[in-house]
Amino acid sequence: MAQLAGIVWTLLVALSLVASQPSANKTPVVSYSTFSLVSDGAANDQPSVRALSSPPPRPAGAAGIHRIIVKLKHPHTEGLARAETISRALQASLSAETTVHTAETTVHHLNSLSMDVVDLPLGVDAAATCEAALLASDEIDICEPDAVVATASGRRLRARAAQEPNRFVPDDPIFKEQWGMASIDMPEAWAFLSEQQQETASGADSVGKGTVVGVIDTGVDYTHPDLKDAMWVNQGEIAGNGIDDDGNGFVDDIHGWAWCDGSENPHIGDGDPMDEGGHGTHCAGTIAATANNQEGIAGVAFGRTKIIALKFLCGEDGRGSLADAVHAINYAVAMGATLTSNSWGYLGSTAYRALEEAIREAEEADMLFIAAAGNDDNDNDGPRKGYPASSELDSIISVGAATRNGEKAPFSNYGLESVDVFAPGTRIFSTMPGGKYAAMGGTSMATPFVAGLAALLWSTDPAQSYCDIKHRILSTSEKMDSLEGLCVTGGQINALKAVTCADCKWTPTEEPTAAPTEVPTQEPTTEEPSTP
Ligand SMILES: [Ca+2]
Ligand SMILES: [Ca+2]
Ligand SMILES: [Ca+2]
Repeated sequence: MAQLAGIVWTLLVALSLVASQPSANKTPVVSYSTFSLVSDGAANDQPSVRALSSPPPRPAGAAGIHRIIVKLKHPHTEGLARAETISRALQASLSAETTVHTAETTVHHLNSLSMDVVDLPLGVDAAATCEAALLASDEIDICEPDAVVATASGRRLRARAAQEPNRFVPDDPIFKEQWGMASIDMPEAWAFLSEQQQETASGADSVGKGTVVGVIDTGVDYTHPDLKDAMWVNQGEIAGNGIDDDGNGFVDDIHGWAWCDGSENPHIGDGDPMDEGGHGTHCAGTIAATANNQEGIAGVAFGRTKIIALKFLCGEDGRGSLADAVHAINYAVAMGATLTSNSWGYLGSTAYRALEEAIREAEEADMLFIAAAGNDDNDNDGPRKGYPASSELDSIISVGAATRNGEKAPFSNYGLESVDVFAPGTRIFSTMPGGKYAAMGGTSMATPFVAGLAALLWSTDPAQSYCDIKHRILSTSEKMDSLEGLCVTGGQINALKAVTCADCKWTPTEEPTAAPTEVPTQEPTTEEPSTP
């Protein structure tokens, strides 16, 4: 192994880095930028709409209502004028109540009744908003909290709720910049899992614990306010006493290990995987940043997974050795990680056996190896491939980067056989060292979305095998014309479908070793969460 230590790997570069924090403290409370006219079936459904517009009394503590129904005294038939009038009327009441909510507000028009349904930012009290709006504006005729999510009676209302899944929109100020979350239906998936957890008798204790993601990268700023609570802690180790208390061969390894320190000198490693470059901290944030803490961003598997910081890339250009990558994988296996997230690699014509052996060992421990496809705009089916993503091991999920428009990012590698699926990978906001946040792009940024989703799925049922999880993620991906032919699934991951799919259990159809890459053949049978 030692002779391999000098092999230098290229970090998949971040394409753009925005140092400044986004406008977290923007003053406007309501934005109508997503104004849209909705004319779904329910709009003409008189009984349903009637129930909506004259809701039963609010149950105590109905804090989950974030929609109001508004009717103007002089209804404007033109949508934009109507939205502006409503915006003006609500602005005063919302401002009076709070000045911190910046989430976008959406207005849906109920055509047949000249009414509008307004989605309020999470945390804004719907009843209080209406009371204030009616006082503040003489243009509003009716303003009432929506009752759809508050009532459990009536089949019609249930059916409607099933058509429009609940969303959980966390209060983190940069969340509105995290377009990737909406793109994979993360708010809907969170809402579904939250409901599921509450309905499971022992849910609070048994669901959402125990998954651990090894982030093999430049380290992690484990003191970051949005990550400190998401860090794995080695319970058998006492910090700073110079003793390997748990006898795993690593002294004072509390949050992971660092195999490099950025110097040219041979480094034996230490228990301080603090991140200087930022790349690993950024990846960790997308996976597990604490959500709904009014700080920064939200991670895909927040509250349900922990991060082990496995630092093997160092220096300004983020380089590391093959041997250290193998060490990091071995450490993750030894400490019981659920999976590893690997936003690194190289473009080459051959795979390294040592690395494949390490991944195979992780596979035997039922771990997934989520890997970035690479940023060379390269066809990984060709003679040169992005490794280790393109290694032929069942437990690897190779991830390409998609743009906000659902297209392949210009830099992203692709491959009908060698890249499994795409995930958001341009202008991704996440955590940076020193309590900061920044946007970066790359298949490096797409990979943690998949790693986070895998951790989330595992948290709902830890008994699942890596094949179960991989099949669930790939078979529920959202097919897109723009991605067809560019990866195995022809699409992008979809968290809502992945958590709700009732009929995408993996069934071995061949000898486990026969197929290097699993081709999903099933369409999910349902896209909606079941209603209790
Ligand atoms: Ca130890
Ligand atoms: Ca110790
Ligand atoms: Ca947060």
